[in-house]
Amino acid sequence: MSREKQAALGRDRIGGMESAAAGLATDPTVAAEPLRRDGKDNLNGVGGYQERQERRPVDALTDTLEAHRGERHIVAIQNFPDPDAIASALAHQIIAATFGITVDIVYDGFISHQENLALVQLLQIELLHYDPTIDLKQYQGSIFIDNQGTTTTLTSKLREAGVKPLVIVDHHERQGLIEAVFTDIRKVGATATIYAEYLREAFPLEKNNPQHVRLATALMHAIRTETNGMIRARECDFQAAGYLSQFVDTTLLSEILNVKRSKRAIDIINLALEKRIVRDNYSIAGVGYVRYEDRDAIPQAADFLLTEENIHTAVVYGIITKEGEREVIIGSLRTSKVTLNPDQFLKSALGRDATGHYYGGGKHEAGGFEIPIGFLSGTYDEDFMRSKWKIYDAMVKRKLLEKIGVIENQSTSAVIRQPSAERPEE
Ligand SMILES: [Mn+2]
Repeated sequence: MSREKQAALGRDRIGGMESAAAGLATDPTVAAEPLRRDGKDNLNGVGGYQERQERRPVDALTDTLEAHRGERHIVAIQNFPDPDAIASALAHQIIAATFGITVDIVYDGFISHQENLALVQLLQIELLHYDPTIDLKQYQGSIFIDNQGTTTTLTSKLREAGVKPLVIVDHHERQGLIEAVFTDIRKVGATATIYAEYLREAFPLEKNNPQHVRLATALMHAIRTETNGMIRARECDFQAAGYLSQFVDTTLLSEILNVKRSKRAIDIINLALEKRIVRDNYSIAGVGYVRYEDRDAIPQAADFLLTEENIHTAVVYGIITKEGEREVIIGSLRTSKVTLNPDQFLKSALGRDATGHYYGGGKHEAGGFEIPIGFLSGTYDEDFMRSKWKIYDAMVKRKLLEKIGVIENQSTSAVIRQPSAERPEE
């Protein structure tokens, strides 16, 4: 970036911050204390952005939100929202409010994990479940948090409604599906880490503000779950957690963490254990038909299979069924193998659909895939259902085993004969 541009952007920033301060002042508990800048009195101002020399992402975010003051935005989170998406969306909502921006957090799927339901309820987070009566045209911009438009079916609906992507904040591999005015994609443990940094640097939290305490608790929970209880956390994740720890309500946090697994999640984990095949330290399990509401049991099962000794990578998948909806194979990959990149692994194992979109993708140590069943969708007699599962199970397994290198790619044309060809074995 040129010096001139930096100077110009620096000037904009001051305006942005004054406005941000004015916005925060609507909360009487915050009004008394002026905003601290540059994180000087927070966490030594570490973060790699040389003070006043390099523009920080939060400055660009501030400018973007300032330019859209007073608007109504939609945060699109993935169809099956996880703590990282929920907490980060809440952070965005609170930051945007300081610019007079109203933000609705919307998902077009299901919250099925017990822990996530507890998070939403205990922290009083308002999430809207998408239904066609919601007029998307009311939004002047769309925000994608903890996703880049590939894991939410709101992307195409928003595009059709003419809502322009304004912000993308994510920590997954770059997907390139949509472009936004402000994009911050970083390889960190959680999207919550990025939002904690924004808060620390430009929108400091207050201990005596209950809303801030709930937000910090949600973000801390997100960082913990995304980093497997900080085991996979990197320096920036620890920094974020360190900052948040000053505000966290530990009682609330343990209430969220102590939620038990549902009986059906346990059943699916059990089934994954029973069906798993182990090859070269990979554990692969197809669990058959899974109800839509129980979809979150699949990643939980993959997490569980990864705890077996000598297993470095686990993949669990099943066919998700929902009345009146198209069926789809959903799979989750978990790995502790440092040299295995889940995004590359799934993309190259499963390939792309007819429109060129990959069936799968991922981030550091985790990935997922979705394969539509298409023409074979639908619940019919038992025989049909069994055959359908058998075929898809065999296909997914074959692709994964080929990728691992356990079996050769032996596509054979022997069974597809020309009408005139001889059939010696018959
Ligand atoms: Mn995440």
